[in-house]
Amino acid sequence: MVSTNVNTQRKIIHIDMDAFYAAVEQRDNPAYQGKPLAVGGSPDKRGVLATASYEARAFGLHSAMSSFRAVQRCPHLILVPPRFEVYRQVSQQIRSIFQEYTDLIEPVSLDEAYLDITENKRGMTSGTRIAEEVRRRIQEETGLTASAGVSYNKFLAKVASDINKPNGLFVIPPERANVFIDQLPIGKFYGIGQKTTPRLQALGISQGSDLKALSPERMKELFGKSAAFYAGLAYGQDDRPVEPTWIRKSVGAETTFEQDLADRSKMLTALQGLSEEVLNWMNRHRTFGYTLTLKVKYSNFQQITRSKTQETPIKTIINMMQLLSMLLTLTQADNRSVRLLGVSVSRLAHPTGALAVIDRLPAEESRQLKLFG
Ligand code: DCP
Ligand code: MG
Repeated sequence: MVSTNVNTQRKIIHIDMDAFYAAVEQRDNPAYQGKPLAVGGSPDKRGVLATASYEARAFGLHSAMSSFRAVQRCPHLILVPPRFEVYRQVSQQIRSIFQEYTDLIEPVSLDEAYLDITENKRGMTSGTRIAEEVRRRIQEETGLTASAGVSYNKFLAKVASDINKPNGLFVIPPERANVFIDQLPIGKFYGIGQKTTPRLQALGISQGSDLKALSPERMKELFGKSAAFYAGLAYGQDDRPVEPTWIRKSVGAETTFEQDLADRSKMLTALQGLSEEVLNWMNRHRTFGYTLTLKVKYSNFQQITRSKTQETPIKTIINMMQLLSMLLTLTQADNRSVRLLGVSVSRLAHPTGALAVIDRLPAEESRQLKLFG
């Protein structure tokens, strides 16, 4: 692979609020400060944690853990339900701070964004200075702390923002990128998650230098279509632009039942409720889609999806229910009980020409690695 031609000219900041939902709850209720706290659903309703305060993380608590397990591990846990309205409001506040520096802002979730400050509204040349200013202003104006990473691309800026978390800053200048990436654990690379990490480690690929050592053929075998992207990352190259807004590609709703459902008619009733939510969203955003996907998680947590694309747009509840009834038949839901059902519509069109820009993004799309597909 070639290590030249890496564009190191851009200045990118990645900002990520610390223990976001939990920090907001602690800010707004002094009695919660300094205590293990989590935001999430109730343990007796199969809830999960959205996040945990750093005090709670000391007990091993983390996002997506079941509330039941969390309370077992940390009996004094303060568990509060989310207040999305407040989180959205804070998200707006930090967004307005970003906007004073640049319009090239890519929100990744309510508490996280990339800023391209190569050219910025303040005419400042130091990315580090801007990141420090933004962090200070977030703290002054919201009473919350954020961590920031500064580098010349998104990959490195994001990795950097995690290094001195919470309330920290880390900078990776171009001249230090190589050594940094060589030692970077493979699980920190973009798109390589909990499942892929141990598989790569088992193949002897545990950090950046191991990735660099792979031949182009081997890269292709392991990463398929993403081979060039990962080869680039190994050399500190990531040309993904900071994209100012998201365009939603699908809209969905899902629900986990308090008790598993074994009855088809009950499943259909639940699917109707979910379909109505999805339709409402599409109506509000004056859009529609062509592909309907049913997601089923069985009681043993095995999950499958079944999709149907039609030539005419999906716009009515009757249409959705016809498709869902057919898709449900393609699952084993008639014989097995079901813990979660989900409905989503994709291939969205925008009849008004107005793009459906949203204020919340689903989890980062995971890249399909050929080896593990
Ligand atoms: N969130 C969620 N479910 C998840 C992960 C996160 O609902 N599985 C929510 C709650 C978090 C917020 O999104 O507060 C931001 O997610 P982060 O991954 O940035 O986590 P935190 O901000 O809570 O912690 P930190 O960034 O300090 O690690
Ligand atoms: Mg965060």
